[in-house]
Amino acid sequence: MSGACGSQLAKDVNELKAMVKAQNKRIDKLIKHINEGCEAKEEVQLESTMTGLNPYIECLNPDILYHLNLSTDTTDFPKVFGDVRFVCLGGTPSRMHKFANFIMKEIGLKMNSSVQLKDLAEDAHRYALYKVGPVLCASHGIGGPSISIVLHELIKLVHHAKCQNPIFIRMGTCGGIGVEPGTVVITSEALDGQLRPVYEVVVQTTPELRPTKLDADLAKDLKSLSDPCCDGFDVIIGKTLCANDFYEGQSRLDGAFCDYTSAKKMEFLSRISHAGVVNMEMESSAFAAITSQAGIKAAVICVAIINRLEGDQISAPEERLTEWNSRPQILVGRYMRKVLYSEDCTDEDTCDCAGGDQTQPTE
Ligand code: R2B
Repeated sequence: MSGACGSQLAKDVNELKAMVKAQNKRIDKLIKHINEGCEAKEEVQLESTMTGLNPYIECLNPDILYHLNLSTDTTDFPKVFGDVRFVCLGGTPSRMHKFANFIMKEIGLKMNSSVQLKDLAEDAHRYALYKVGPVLCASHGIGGPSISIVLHELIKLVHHAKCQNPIFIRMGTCGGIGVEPGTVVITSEALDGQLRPVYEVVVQTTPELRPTKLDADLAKDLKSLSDPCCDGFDVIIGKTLCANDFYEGQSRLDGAFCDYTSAKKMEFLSRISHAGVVNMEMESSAFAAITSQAGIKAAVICVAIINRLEGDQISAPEERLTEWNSRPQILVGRYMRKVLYSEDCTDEDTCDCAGGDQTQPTE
């Protein structure tokens, strides 16, 4: 066994120990709770931790989250969603279904094998929404307008539910700029098509520029959970260009229209690379601006499925794309375990919950 993988094994053992310790503590707490009864405890009234929200929300009775098929008059939000700690978003419903099942195992939850996770937003026919314990998993579609709608409704969801400082993470695919396909890229700064660190929203004909701030510590934490030797992939942090289009917006030569030359395309890619851009995708600006407006700690973590300096068309085989897609999910799973299990450690515990195992999301 190589030294690197030996230390990985030690990490895994430590993590397992921490997990067992945390589970035992939970069982002790439950037994205590059963013995003492619930009456003795005074209910703490929690408030929403969202900031800067629309004041009209409080007048909405009910508030209908149309695209998620949820309403405050038919769902008791604090009861159903009050425990949500993480809101994870990804492009497609199937990817998020797979992620929801993966994360269930990762955080140690079990479901009867004959039961399927329920898509809570199924009847709205737009986005998928799964709840796995403290984790909400939602699909967001393609582009700023699509992710913006689901974010408005998810933020109102966690607000009505009075969730305490939920962390939002977008996981996705991207084109790398001088980056090896399969590399995981965590966004330091989301730039728009004009390389501005803003998301433009036109309100009543007036363009408003909203800052695209992401949490630098969260980005570093996610990166720190990777182990390039054992994982077999690299993780980098860098700037992301968020385009409003997949073809001309990302200077591709393979769209239905193209008014520039191949040389101009390469000049553009080289220019953005010199400006520190390491990848391109289509949702980071809206995601960063909207989450930061609500005071939410957030990160964008994508896997590069092509190096745009080498081509435009995505030609990797399906199995490879599937494996690449799982990479951001693996790191997010480790992060959740770290947050959830290290919280259960007290000072006298020696916890190393940060390790990573080789578990992968499966189909
Ligand atoms: C990456 O992939 C999608 C386009 O194919 C888009 O959602 C994005 O950002």
